Amino acid sequence: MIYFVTSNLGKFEEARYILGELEMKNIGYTEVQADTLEEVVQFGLREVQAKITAPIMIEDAGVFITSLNGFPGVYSAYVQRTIGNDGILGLMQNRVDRRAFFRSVVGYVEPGLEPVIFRGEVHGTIGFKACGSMGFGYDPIFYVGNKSLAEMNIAEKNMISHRGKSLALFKQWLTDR
Ligand code: ITT
Repeated sequence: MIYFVTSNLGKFEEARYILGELEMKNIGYTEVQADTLEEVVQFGLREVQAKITAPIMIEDAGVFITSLNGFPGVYSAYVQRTIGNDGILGLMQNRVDRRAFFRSVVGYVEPGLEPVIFRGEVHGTIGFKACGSMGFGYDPIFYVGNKSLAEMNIAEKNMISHRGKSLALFKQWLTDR
């Protein structure tokens, strides 16, 4: 059994869809202020590893908006909590370049093993309005083609998403070793 340390049920459901046996552990870890998601994950893994002696994964994600020079990026959780999707739509109001991408970094460790990391990205655009009621976080304003991620069910989102890709690589690694 792998423990997924996360506070985010949406993430957990997406991960369970791909990995199968997975248990959610909402015990928290320090999300350090760093320039990259990889650093956040490496730091977080060390912290949870000290608390649980078992196979553990964590995942950190962020949305990077081209015309905002990559903002909110590593600050995505804080920005979602504070200004939210309406705030992002406001910041994007007069911007012609709508390009954005999501990045997911999965970290895994088990007793006696060096941590391993897997990445995934999905490129899309920030829409002009929120649409859809599935998913979570930035999903209603992040579009791939003419559909927002919040208009996709878990199976559809996993097929194209940042997390779907990083988790597929993780799953492959688990199978191959
Ligand atoms: P953890 O406990 O796993 O850290 P979190 O919700 O804080 O859960 P992150 O720090 O990885 O997760 O996510 C940063 C922000 O980006 C947060 O507000 C998420 O809701 C949002 N986010 C992450 N993945 C997303 C996705 O697939 N679709 C939409 N928003 C996403």
